[in-house]
Amino acid sequence: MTPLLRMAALVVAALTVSASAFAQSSLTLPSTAGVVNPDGSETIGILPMGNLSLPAECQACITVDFNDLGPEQVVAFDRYIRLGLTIETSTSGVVEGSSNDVPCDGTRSIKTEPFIGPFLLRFPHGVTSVSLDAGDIGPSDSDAITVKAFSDDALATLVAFDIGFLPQGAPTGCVRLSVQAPLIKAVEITSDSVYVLSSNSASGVSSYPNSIFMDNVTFEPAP
Ligand SMILES: [Ca+2]
Ligand SMILES: [Ca+2]
Repeated sequence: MTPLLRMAALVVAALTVSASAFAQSSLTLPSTAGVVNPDGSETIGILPMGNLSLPAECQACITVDFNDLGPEQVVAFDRYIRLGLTIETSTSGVVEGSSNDVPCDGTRSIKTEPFIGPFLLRFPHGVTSVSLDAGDIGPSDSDAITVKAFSDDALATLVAFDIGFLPQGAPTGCVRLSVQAPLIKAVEITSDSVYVLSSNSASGVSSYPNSIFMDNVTFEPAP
């Protein structure tokens, strides 16, 4: 099968299963829920929020909660530069505010558009720790989220990493991930995201790389 044909087959399979899964889920979801697609694509819905604790007390820490953003407002890479943070995606897309106040704590978070990430945070003055919340609207694909910290702008020297996992079908929610090192200049957030339609068929697995939301980026400036 050519790559194009295989892609077409995947799309058809995804649409077929999405339709049947939605028919089932619409019977059981609370009436406040919106359309929930069982895949990795962005979904609009009003769903229960996670209850993540606040970041650990840190006198010198700076937190960016993105609550200053409007729905789908595009975030200039240097919007938070005066706080010592820049935000970009390594694709040709943009970073923008979430459509609704969905993951991670019921307030505005950020996503990429198109929804294929990943996120790249840079700290021009250097930091010693970074924590963040990352997750997705559910139930949808699984998200194996990796946070990698680098001591250089070229992303050549990995100095710390953290991993979190949201299984397929998990409710709307986020995991809090953190990295620490003597000097961090850049942090990349990626996610291997897949939706298994049929475990006994190669064409039954759809991939939605980096389909995650992010919120509450907290960092401690280097001394
Ligand atoms: Ca927020
Ligand atoms: Ca996802």
